[in-house]
Amino acid sequence: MGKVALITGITGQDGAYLSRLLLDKGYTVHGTFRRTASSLNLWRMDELGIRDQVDYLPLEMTEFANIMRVVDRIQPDEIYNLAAQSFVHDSFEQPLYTSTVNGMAVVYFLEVIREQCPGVRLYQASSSELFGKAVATPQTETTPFYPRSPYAVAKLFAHWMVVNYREAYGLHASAGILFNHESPLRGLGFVTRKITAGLARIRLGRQEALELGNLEARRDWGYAGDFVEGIWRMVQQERPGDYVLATGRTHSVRELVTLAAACAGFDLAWEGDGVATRGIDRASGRTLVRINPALFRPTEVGEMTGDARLARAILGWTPRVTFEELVESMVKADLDRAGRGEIVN
Ligand code: NAP
Ligand code: G4F
Repeated sequence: MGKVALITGITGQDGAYLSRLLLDKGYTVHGTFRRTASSLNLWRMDELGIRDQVDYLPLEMTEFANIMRVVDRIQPDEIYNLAAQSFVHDSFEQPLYTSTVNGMAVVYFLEVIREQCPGVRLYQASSSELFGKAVATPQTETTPFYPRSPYAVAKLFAHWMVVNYREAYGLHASAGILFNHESPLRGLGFVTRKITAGLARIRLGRQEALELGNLEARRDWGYAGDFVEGIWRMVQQERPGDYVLATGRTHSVRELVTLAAACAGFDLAWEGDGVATRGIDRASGRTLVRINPALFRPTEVGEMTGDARLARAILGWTPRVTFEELVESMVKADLDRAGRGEIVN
């Protein structure tokens, strides 16, 4: 019989790609969502054509007993904890909520596993944000952490809890220190998709311009479909552990916009400095990109470049999709959506 997986955060980007991967491998997939709206938004599952193949359960991460009952009911072989308040910028405004969902809730899961089902395998979604004001580049599993946002501090708490429960109680709990991974299913609040959806709307005359924050921020951006394969491989190891997943290539937000603009048929020229910077369409002279200082963060992370050699050696994992292919696929998907009048989020 196939394995049973419980995925928290099924409505998110990674929840969708991981569901598809596990279904392809013959798993029974149960996915949890939170009741924030009157109806469940499954647009990502629809895009992947798997909406009806997953069992959906309501779960609020801040409710310990809710987690206990869901785990008891499903009796999973593997739990993938993807649910989180995942917007770094918002975490500065919502530090308490972020700490509860991204930090404490992970201890709820660990306690439930310890007490109810110590044989269950757990994957915890850690993040390259743990490296924050990085003390070395590229970052590996042994690079010291220096979190720079309430999001990252909460994720760091959860990360060390996973390590501690593994060492103290022998739980099969692994943490993936994942660098940014994107896709056409990325939420509109993240900079990649904000850019690709915005440019698609501008191209089709549905938006005037794009407002961005720090253009010089640099990230190691990969493809989410590749990264969920690495997540699954971590959980299949005989011994649990922590792994960096990254492409090893870093680009600035400015480079991302220039490339995405070209994919959308714009030849972008940059003018001005700092908050006066503007991205101009060379053909029409129109301003397509301007800076909104409100989008800067109180503290930024340093240059994020991951070294995933351990994942390659132990898990046999390597990312396949390049940055250029990723951006092109996202722009194309958003142009198609904008053409149909349906930018989904
Ligand atoms: P995402 O698209 O933002 O999905 C987050 C999921 O968490 C959504 O399903 C969301 O539900 C759910 N959630 C949020 N608060 C919740 C709560 N209080 N109770 C229950 N569910 C809640 O994020 P993602 O990109 O798939 O990322 C998955 C995980 O990996 C997250 O933990 C993220 O922090 C981490 N991570 C992501 C990246 C990346 O680059 N994508 C890199 C490193 C780590 P709604 O749909 O209702 O909002
Ligand atoms: O796309 P972002 O919001 O992603 P960020 O902060 O790197 O976080 C994402 O990746 C993490 C992995 O390292 C995850 F843990 C986390 O859950 C999330 O998935 O911002 C990327 C960069 C930042 O430096 C930001 O300052 O883009 C810069 N940026 C510039 N203008 C902007 C904007 N970010 C957003 N969201 N919106 C802007 O207008």
